[in-house]
Amino acid sequence: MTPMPTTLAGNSRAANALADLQRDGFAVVPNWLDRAEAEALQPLLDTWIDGHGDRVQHKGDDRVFGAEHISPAIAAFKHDAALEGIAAAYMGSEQKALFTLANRLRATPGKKTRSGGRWHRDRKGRQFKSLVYLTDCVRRNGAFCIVRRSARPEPFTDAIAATSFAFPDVRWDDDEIEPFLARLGDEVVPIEGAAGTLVLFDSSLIHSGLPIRVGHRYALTNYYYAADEIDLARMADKFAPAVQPFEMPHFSRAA
Ligand SMILES: O=C(O)CCC(=O)C(=O)O
Ligand SMILES: [Fe+2]
Repeated sequence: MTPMPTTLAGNSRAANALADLQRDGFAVVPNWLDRAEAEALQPLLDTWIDGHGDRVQHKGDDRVFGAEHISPAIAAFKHDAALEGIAAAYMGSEQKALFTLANRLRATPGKKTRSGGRWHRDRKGRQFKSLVYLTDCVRRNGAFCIVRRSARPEPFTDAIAATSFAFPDVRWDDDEIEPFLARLGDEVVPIEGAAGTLVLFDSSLIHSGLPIRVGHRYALTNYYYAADEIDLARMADKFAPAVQPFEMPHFSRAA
């Protein structure tokens, strides 16, 4: 096992979260942010999103790439040393957040809106992400949902065979994945939590935001990379529009 980095020594919440992440592919930490601090970001995001439509991506939800530039509290989440320490330990190399995404989901009658789209893996290889809810979040208002230990097929051999599920794929329509999920029971984990709850996950596991049926959901997500993965031109193209052009994070060692 990778040794615990110095940023986690003495931080038992972070050390426990790393252990959960290594075992299950995700970890949940309530009260990572104070409720008041998390909830205070909602009106700030509303004002920003509604005043800067040209720098917000509208894909069902409203997505602000580079939200660290609109609030010091969001910048602090982006640069959180404990999260960088967990990321490094899990990934086996130094990791920095290139940007923080803030997103706002609102239930719209007759429309299936969810954060991040259909059930998917972000990619096939291990990838660390950290997400924090800024509003109380339950299933009906779009909770993040993940299939425990779904990086590899071994725990799911029977369900895969019984439903002919295309497990190695990276994205599925609901009707393709639902028979498989229906066989899994509590391996499919909807993550409900109060405003301020942190969710760490390996985005190569099968996951989705659940479709929002009522109310709203606000969240922040840090996008971590190793130094040699960051191609600023490609990232600018992929995550657009952004609040400001992305800049290379400060890594302690050259790639
Ligand atoms: O915000 C969510 O609930 C999930 C979004 C997602 O798919 C991701 O961050 O990779
Ligand atoms: Fe995703």
